[in-house]
Amino acid sequence: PRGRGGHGVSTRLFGEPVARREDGRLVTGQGRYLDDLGHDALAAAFVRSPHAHARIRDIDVSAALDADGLVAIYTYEDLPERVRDPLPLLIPHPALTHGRTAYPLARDVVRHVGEPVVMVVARDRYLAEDAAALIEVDYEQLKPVVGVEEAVQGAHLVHQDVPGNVGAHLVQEVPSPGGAGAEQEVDAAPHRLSFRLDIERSASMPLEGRGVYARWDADDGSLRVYSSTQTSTSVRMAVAAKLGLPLPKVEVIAPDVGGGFGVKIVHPWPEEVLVPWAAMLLGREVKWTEDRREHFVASAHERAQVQQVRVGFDDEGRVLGLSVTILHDHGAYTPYGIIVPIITATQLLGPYKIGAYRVEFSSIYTNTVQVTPYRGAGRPQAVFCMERTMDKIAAYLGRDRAQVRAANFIQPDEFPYDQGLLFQDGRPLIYDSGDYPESLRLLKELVGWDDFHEVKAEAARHGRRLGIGIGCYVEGTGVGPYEGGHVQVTSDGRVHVSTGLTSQGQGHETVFAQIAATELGVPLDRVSVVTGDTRRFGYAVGTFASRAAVLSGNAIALACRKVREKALRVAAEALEADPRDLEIEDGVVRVAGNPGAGVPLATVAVLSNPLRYAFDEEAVRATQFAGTADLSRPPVDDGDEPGLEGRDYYSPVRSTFASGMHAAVVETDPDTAEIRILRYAVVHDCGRMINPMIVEGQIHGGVAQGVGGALYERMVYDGHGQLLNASFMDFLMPYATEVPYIQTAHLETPSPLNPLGIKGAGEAGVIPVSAVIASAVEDAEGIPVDRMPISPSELHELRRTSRR
Ligand code: MCN
Repeated sequence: PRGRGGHGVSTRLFGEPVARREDGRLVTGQGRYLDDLGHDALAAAFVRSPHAHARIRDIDVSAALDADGLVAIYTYEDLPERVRDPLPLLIPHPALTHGRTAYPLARDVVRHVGEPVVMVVARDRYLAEDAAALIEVDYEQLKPVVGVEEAVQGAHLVHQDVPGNVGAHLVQEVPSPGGAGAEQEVDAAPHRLSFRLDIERSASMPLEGRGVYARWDADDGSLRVYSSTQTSTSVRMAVAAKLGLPLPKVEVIAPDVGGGFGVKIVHPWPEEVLVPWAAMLLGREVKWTEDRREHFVASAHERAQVQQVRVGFDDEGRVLGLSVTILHDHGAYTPYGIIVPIITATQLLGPYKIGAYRVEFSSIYTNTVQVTPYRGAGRPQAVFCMERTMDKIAAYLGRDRAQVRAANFIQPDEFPYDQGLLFQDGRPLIYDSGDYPESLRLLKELVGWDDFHEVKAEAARHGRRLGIGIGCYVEGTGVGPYEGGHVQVTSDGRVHVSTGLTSQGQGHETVFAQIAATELGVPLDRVSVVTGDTRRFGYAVGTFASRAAVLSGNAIALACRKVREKALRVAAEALEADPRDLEIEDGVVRVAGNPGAGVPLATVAVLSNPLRYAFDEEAVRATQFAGTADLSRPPVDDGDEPGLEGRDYYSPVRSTFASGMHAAVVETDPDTAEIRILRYAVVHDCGRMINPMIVEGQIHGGVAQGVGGALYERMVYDGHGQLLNASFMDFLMPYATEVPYIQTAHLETPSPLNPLGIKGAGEAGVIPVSAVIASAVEDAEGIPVDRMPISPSELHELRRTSRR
């Protein structure tokens, strides 16, 4: 049973598998996505670089000037100051000595295929594309740099002023308790291994691409921007700053957003600045909707890392020293600083305590699409590294792979556990809670780990190759700095919740309503939730890093508690009772244990704002309390506010660490080398769950994405920096047919760091999948699998080369 009660939660909606309220609307085509808006708007299209690296000699727009429906053409030279400045570098870091971001339109050099060079605005998108096709850009081609290994040789430079193409270099070292460094511990260990592990480039592929639509109101001097974004408040700040508008004159609204997975957090995207700017300049509505090819070549990618490992261990498989060197392929720009490799470096140790650790990474520029966080953000690489290491240790010692992991686990009584590492913000990385041995026990039971050798042997007797794999991870979730929530009870008894972060399919409308209904004792259908609309809530950070449940969830609960406190106070006056004796149930405040005497929250809302008295239906009901509640008094007492509403913020001291373990059974075809996943099992711990069904949905989605990353999805660049598979014809994603049934078990170790005891869940599913599949294929084949993704032809090649 899940731990209910405690943490001040009063009814049972928190923790219940309530069906997602948004789905009816979304699956019946009633969603309002970016491209459903602004039908009469002018359309923007972009001329993008066809070269990976080139100098722009000249741009000739003359042929396009007569194009049908053309409204405007803009190059870098046409942009005013601020708009033309390089886009911001969002997360600087001292190790990022050479951070570089792009200009919104290329100034003189293009550094990847797809970089925007010219913006065209026309009556509709067809005409805009036609006009764009008439623009001639004269390029002097430069030598492109593709792949980190070529890049580090430094023969050709992505940015002329970045020697060796190295944007950042960072070393973190955690010595052993005896004070020895990792290399020293490896050298002194009874056993040693060293190997290289590669993960290829992939990217998030939301069904809806990016998009922005802007309306300028010249009379009011205000701008309304709709963006398919994960961070409407930051788009607002960026647009206001770039266009020189006061913040209150810019509103940004995220309508329904068809997925993000990280790519919609880079703020602002060039298009998010240029489209509003054009709308303001032209005094017309302007819209741009990303097409799929643009998404491939002009948004962001991730994963791409080469990792070199040295590990020393004892006879039990306990890691005494671990030294990891990472080459991180950053693509052409670093809008997000070095957040991805830092996450890899600092969360690589997973659920393990090891003797000494040294990690070193270099972040390398290449003439490819920039790298920014994609669901999991550096952790799939980290887990691939650590879990492959565990498997290699087990293979070397001839020990059970689960047993080797268990020998290294941090134990439940060792929390809070400080890994001795410093995160991006320079603060120590401390795990708050978890129960890794119990997780492993549950997983082994779920997947039949201990009996698998029999299953495998039986299959082998029929000529079938089966293998089982395992992967464990931890994930720092719920990063700050803050989120807020506003809760208002109106005199119809409805509860209106708003929070500034956005939603892209995570089910926030449901879970935040569950929290409010629970905290305020009202039925779920009385609660409505608005997210991502700066008109409703202006201060927010955004939805990424699995932070909405922890941050906004707690903020909304705290705001509800303010409302509840006031409701009890006002009702107590009306009922001539002590607030401490009151409870709220089914939307009625009453004396506990006395079902008769009660005052509906709707009435309390009227009593909280007597000025509304004369206009409201609830007023009639409120009159019965006129003798006790003084309706003639000034509505606002000192320190109080009118109305039944509250706002609060939640700001965590540090991230809370979710964790989990996955296992998979795969079958590899002896002839065709096809890899099929027969079983997939997940044990997952995200602290207290608001809605276990939504958490499971998140895990399933994550695992599906992970299966894509393990077996199908990769960005294939040729030596000229051309992306060869920039369409869904060639970039394979798993369908329902490739994603196995996923067995899930939940463990709930509450986070001691926040009032609701929550940890994040939105990324976890994807994190260990490549490691797990590699582990399983290796088990089936008896050949090391050190590079992911793996296709049948690559497995075939592995078989061939390992026979030699
Ligand atoms: N949840 C819960 N109990 C918990 C933790 C989470 O019920 N203890 C619920 C939350 O309330 C929320 C969902 O699970 O409904 C995910 O919560 P959380 O972990 O807070 O993640 P966020 O809501 O911040 O979403 C971001 C996360 C990330 S980082 C990526 S990437 C991702 C993901 O969510 N992108 C998604 N899941 C996605 N799902 C969809 N459909 N589309 C995306 O683009």
